[in-house]
This record gives sequence, structure tokens and C-alpha cells, in this order.
Amino acid sequence: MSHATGNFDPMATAREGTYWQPFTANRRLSANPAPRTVVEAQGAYYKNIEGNRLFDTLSGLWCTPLGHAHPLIAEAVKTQVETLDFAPSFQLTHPGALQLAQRIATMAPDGMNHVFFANSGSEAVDTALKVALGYHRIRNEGNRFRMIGRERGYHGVGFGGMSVGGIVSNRKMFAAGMMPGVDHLRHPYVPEKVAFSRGQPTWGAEMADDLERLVALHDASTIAAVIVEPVQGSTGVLVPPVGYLQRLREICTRHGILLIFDEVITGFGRMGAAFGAQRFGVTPDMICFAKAVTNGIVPMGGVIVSDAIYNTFMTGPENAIEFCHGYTYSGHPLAAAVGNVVLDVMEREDLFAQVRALEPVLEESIHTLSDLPVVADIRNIGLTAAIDLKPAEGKPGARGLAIFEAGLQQGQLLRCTADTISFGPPFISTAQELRDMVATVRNLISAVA
Ligand code: PXG
Ligand code: PLP
Repeated sequence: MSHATGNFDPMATAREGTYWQPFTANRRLSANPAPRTVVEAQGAYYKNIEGNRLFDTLSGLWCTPLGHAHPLIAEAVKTQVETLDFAPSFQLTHPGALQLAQRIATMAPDGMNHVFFANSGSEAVDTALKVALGYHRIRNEGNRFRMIGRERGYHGVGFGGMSVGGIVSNRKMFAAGMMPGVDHLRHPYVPEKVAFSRGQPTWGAEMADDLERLVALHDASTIAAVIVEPVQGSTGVLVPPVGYLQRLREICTRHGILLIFDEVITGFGRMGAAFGAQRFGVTPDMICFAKAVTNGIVPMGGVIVSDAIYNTFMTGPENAIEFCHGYTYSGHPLAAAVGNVVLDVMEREDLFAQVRALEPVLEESIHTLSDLPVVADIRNIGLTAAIDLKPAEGKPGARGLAIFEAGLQQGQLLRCTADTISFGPPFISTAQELRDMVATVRNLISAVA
């Protein structure tokens, strides 16, 4: 059989499982690939191979807030390929990455003026953990090797991010490969206290004191860093209680522990501000970013570090490499060009303000579903929300899967993980599109429950 594109039958290959897909029930997909095969994307909609138009309720995988096929991005990609398609980032530099670093530093909280580029959230997290180790070692505090993550946290799939992550299914198969010296904070989500909160729960700041428990157990002199998502996204939008992140910051500062915010989802406007750091009024020592920085069009991630951290590394012999770390594609010209255009569009179209305007629309609308008996909780913050369904008797995940598959027939591409439905619609969504999305979800939930 010819493999030329014209003769290629994607459905036949999907049934073979040749493409082993990430975080996917591969056999379920192979059994019925057509509804799940997307072939086009425009604005806030995908189209699948069956011709159904699907509203993009998670902005791809939280990464395409400006929508798809943006003409300025298409133009920037073409121009950049024709001008400078690749540039080594080891010992060389180029204007696109310099400009993007400068703009990201400007958007970051005061005192965070240095940007290290990677290509994904997972790489961003691994980079931040290595910066933390190096920082303490240079300061002759090399005994600080422990990393503290949080239960239910998601920090990607590298060995570092997996180790500080707290989602059990992502950990148990690889338990033998965990980084040494990692411990976890309890997550602050206690449904009896906070279910059906709108925005930040008022209960739970004291859950941050769990860090004092780990300090007492391990001693602060052995702890390098704490890494948390300001809002725990992947596990289903767990919103920080009022005062919780402030308290974590205070405890870290008191004990000389670095605080890393993993803003791979919350960064670049999703919270109605440049970063969750600003939305929640807490300045960490490092911010991990990815996804929306390039609208998901070209992979990119990175870490914003404080001046104090950067200056600590910029010591030693003048001609020495200060941080022996980096990726072939760090600061890739194509990613940088797209990043610069994305920030142009966000600024010109005032999209953070648009998020702030849509937040109450999504909040009002999604909380109307609380009357459905099968709904266990609804949470929201910024342009994100999640619904927990009570699992079907003896069949956890069955309701979520049924809703995902039925959604594909009813014009909604939904993100269902187990029995949680998460939402992160594009910033370019209209209020009506958000209300229609919720109306369809009401019908879907009613149909499976
Ligand atoms: N940190 C956080 C906070 C993330 O949300 C990563 C790191 C890893 O990024 P990469 O680019 O290596 O995948 C993430 C990624 C979902 C979903 O449905 C979430 C992510 C990725 C895919 C799906 O919630 N988060
Ligand atoms: N930077 C970028 C890239 C933006 O998109 C915006 C607002 O949309 C701003 C800065 C300014 O943010 P604010 O509206 O919160 O003052």
C-alpha cells in the first residue's frame, strides 16, 4: 500500500493502534475513531472527520485562548520560517527570543526579570526544580535537596514533575522512578467545607499550615522548594482558598524555601490577569509557563525567575557556563515569533479584560446546574470551571466517558477526566456560546444520570 497522503486511510490506521496516543484509552479510540478525529479548526470550533462542528470548551488542552487559525499567527509563522527558521540557543541569541523574554518579564510581578525557555510545561517544571537545586548549592546550602509538591497536583510527566505531582494514576506505575526526597502537602480541597463555592472559597487558608508539618518533619535546612499550581487545573480546577497562597508564601519566606508557581494553565490571562500571581496577589520566586504563551500553535514553555535567583547564578568565572541545562529548541525562533504575536493580540484586543468580563457569565451559568441531583460540586475562577458528577454505582468514570462521547454528537468537545468535566473556553468566546455550552451540558448530564 502506498503511504502517499492521497491514498492514506486515517481511520484504518487509527484502528491498528499504530499511533500510540498519550493519556488516551487507546483501544476505546481504535474501536470508533471517526468522532474523535479532528480535521479542521477555526476560531472557537473544531470540525471532526464526520463533519460535526465542535465548540472548543477547553481551548485545545488549555492552550489556545485566542482560538484557531488566527491570521496574524499564520502570517508570523510564514515570515519567521522565511527569515530565521532555527537558531542555536547555546552561546548564540536572536531578536525574537530576546523580545519575548523582555515582554514576559514586563508582564511578570516586580522583581522577576529573567526568563529561561523550554518547550513544554513538563520541561518548564524540570527546569525550575534544577534551578532550585543549583541556587541552594551555589549559596553553600546544598543540603536543601527536598522538593515539596501537593496532593492532586499536576506538573507534567518528566521524572521531576511526576515526582512532585500528586495524581495517583500518574505515579503508581512508575513508583520505582521517583526522585528521592520528595514530599507532598495536603491539597486544600475539602468538599464538606467548600462545595459549590463561587470563585475562591472563604474556608481553608489554614490548610497552608501543612507546610509547617513537613518543615517540622524534615527540617527547613533540607528543603529546596515548594511547587504548587495557584489553581490546581488538571485535577479539576481546585481553587485556592482566600489567604491560602499568602500563607504558603509567608512560611516559605520564613524558612528560606523557594516558592514555585506552576502557571502552565493559569498563566497568560486565564485568571483575568497576566499570571495567577497577580490575580491572587502573591509573588513566588519562580513561575513556570507554557501553553497559552504561543496559543498552543508552536510548543513553548519556560521559567520566569526572580532577580535574586538569577544574580546568584551570575557569579563564578566570567567565561563559565553558569547553568548547565537547556534544550535544543529553547527559545526556538518560530515559537518566539508566535509568542510575540500572541502577546500583541492579547494586548491589542484587551483579552485579559475580556476574561474578567466573561468570568461572571461562566460563573452564573455553570452554577445553574447545581439543581441536578447527580452533580456533587461546581467550582469556577477566571475563565475556568469544573463540575464533579457523583460516580455511577460501581462504575467510576462511566458517566464522564458517556458525556464526552455524547458531546461529540452534540457540538461540544468536552474535557472529561473520570467523572469531572473541566472547562477552559477560549477568551474569544461570546457570552452566548458559554450559555449554550452549559445548556448542552445540562442535557448531557440529564441523559446519562
Ligand atoms: N504543569 C501544569 C500545571 C500543567 O497543567 C504541565 C505542567 C505539563 O505541561 P506539558 O506541556 O508538558 O503537557 C501541565 C499540563 C487537562 C490537561 O486536561 C492538562 C495538562 C495537559 C494536558 C491536559 O487538564 N496540563
Ligand atoms: N499585557 C498584556 C499582554 C495584556 O493583554 C494586557 C491586557 O489585556 C495587559 C498587559 C494589561 O492588563 P490589565 O488590563 O490588567 O491592566
